[in-house]
Amino acid sequence: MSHETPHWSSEATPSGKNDARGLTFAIIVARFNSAITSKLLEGARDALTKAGAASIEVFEVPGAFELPLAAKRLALGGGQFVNRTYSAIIALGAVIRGETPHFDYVAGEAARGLQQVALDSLIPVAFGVLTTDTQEQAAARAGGPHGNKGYDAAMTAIEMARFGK
Ligand code: INI
Repeated sequence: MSHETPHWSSEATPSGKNDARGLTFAIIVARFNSAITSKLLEGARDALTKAGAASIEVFEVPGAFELPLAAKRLALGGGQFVNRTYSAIIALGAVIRGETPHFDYVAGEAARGLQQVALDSLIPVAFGVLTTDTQEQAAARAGGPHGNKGYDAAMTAIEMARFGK
């Protein structure tokens, strides 16, 4: 798999910063633009599986705007998630400007909210949300010529789960 600007040391394999053995992951994926987000999910699963993740749980939300609340519930671990702990959370979505006049609100709040969850909970939350002008640009980054942003987000989640540990 090729990546335009890889910001990790190598392809997913259980070694060094990319070693996901013993780590548990939650992936939250938005259904909005599901043709794109399903590809991001494939990429994220691929990276985590190749890196040897101990467990991968997948949760759906309606759109990118809902990702932060779902991440917070998973990070806090109450209710239905009471006995679950995650080494890192990966949030996947696709916000496409051409389709919405409120692009900036949806994309901005998803980014801001996800970062807030990570900083408040100290659980890494990887930002695998595409923010593009067109459907074509999104497709190019979801398993197309520009790689797969879901894969990239999963690699970042592995590294940050290990950071300082
Ligand atoms: N949600 C997305 O994930 N991507 C989009 O491009 C999008 N657009 O175009 O509006 C979108 N909207 C829905 C939003 O995320 C919420 O689900 C909705 O506003 C209800 O809270």
